[in-house]
Amino acid sequence: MTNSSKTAFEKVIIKKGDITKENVDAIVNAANSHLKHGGGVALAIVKAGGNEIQKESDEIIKKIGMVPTGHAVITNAYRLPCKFVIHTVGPIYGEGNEDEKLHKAIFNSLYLAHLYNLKSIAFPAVSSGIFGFPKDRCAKVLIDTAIEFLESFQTSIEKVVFCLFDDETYGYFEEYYKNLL
Ligand code: AR6
Repeated sequence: MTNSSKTAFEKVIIKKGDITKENVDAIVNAANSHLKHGGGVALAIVKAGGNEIQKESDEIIKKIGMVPTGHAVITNAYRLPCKFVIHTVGPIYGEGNEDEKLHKAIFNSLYLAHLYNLKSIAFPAVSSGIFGFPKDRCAKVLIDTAIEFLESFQTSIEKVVFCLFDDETYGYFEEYYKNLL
């Protein structure tokens, strides 16, 4: 089967692992509005990829002030196996309209990858760690958004990987994805 003949569902991959090791065109970072990569997957990305990622992020903040919730920006990936890091800001659980904001963060990350003509992208479970978004709802929003995007755009993106770090989160993603069949 050629990649373009794959359905949106078939272009989505659920796996367990460390996203810094993913060999895709771009990995997504679960960032904050100041792009201060001090904890969680953000810190892991800077540790593995190099402090140049933090420096390039600081340059972006100097230019634009902050990255609002639901938006995304892109940097190089330096020593990571991927080519780019897309930094998106998910909602902090409790601030209101979290599902819509998380949908927007994922959609804008995919759109940025599309603008860069990228073929593959990997996401962590954005907002479901330090930002406290429930993991089961995170699985639904992320998978639904990816499928909606792949179905509604003629896009360069051929593969969307959800790379989950722990068994519990992986379990929610796997369960939601299987139930779509
Ligand atoms: N690979 C894949 N997933 C990972 C990895 C990894 N190497 N490390 C952690 N995770 P979090 P948030 C998972 O807290 O909730 C940071 O300080 C983790 O288990 O990284 O959006 C930022 O700078 C969880 O499932 O992101 C922000 O201030 C998921 O990644 C804030 O945390 C997201 O957890 C963002 O909080």
